[in-house]
Amino acid sequence: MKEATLCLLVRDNPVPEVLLGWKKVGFGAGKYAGFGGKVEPGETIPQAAVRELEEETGIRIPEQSLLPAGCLTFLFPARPSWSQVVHLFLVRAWEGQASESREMRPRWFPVSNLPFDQMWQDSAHWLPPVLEGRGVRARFTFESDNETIAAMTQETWVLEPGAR
Ligand code: 6U4
Repeated sequence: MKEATLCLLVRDNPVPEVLLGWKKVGFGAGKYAGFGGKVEPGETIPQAAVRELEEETGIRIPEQSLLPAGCLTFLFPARPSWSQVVHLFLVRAWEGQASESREMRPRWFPVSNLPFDQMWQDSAHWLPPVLEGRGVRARFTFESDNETIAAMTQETWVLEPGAR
């Protein structure tokens, strides 16, 4: 199955917030999501995460700034080419400001007021625990509309201090 990355930039002052991008084109267009994309041949997962974050926001981070937060499997039986394993990272340190790209329009959201009605339905399950500092391993299977969740499993755990 295809592998992809997803980065969540988070900051705490004055209130906890997460940076999401409004996807303008391609897969997931018209939804808010974290930043990431497919792992290309010959690339490691962290290299892909760093590259996609820069392509989509203009922010370049060193790989050490990627805090692994788990793995999400998305299965689209009606559209198998969309099925993917997504490696999730939190990012707490970076320089500069996110800027709009061809693919994404970035916007900060308080973690207490996330735009779930404009996100993938799975986000409501895995994003809140991750933003509370938990790691997640989950699998979501979508209905034939490729939007509604037909089945899911999810486990979460407390991330080590320093990895959150
Ligand atoms: P191309 O076709 O290369 O432009 P792109 O539009 O960049 O692809 P892709 O497939 O490279 O998209 O990456 C998909 C991105 O969407 C990854 O960051 C993972 C993320 N993603 C995939 N399914 C998701 C889902 N159900 N919920 C979610 N994020 C998802 O929150």
